[in-house]
Amino acid sequence: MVNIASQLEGIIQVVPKKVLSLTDIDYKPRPSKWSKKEILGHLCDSANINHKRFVEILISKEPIVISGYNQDLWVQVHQYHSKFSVEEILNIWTSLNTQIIYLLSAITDEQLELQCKTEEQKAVTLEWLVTDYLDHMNHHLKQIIGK
Ligand code: NI
Repeated sequence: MVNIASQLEGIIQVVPKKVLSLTDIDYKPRPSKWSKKEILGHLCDSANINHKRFVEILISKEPIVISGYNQDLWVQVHQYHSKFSVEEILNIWTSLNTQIIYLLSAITDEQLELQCKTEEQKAVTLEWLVTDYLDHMNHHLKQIIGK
């Protein structure tokens, strides 16, 4: 997991500067569509949710069932668009991912094979889940800063 941990480390080192240089961070194309600031808030929610999943998989004796979450409502209740500055969201995002990086860098190859079940009862490994976390982040970062 050192590989993904170091990829994440690289991301949190370069992304904040790029985000702070954006001029369209607050732009909401439609009321129902997330602004870039809200997408960043969604990445904080994803970090929270996934961090908890990773820990529970590591400490549970039995394979856990991971449940989904209502992403739009999470963004809405936090009021990322109206209450938060970009700097505040970036600080939260960086802190949460720092915690995840330290967690991941201590995970052994054996632990990567630990299983959990999705809501649809599909069996997946911790490695799959961690990779999915990074892919999801990269997908949204592309929407925010391009490339
Ligand atoms: Ni998403």
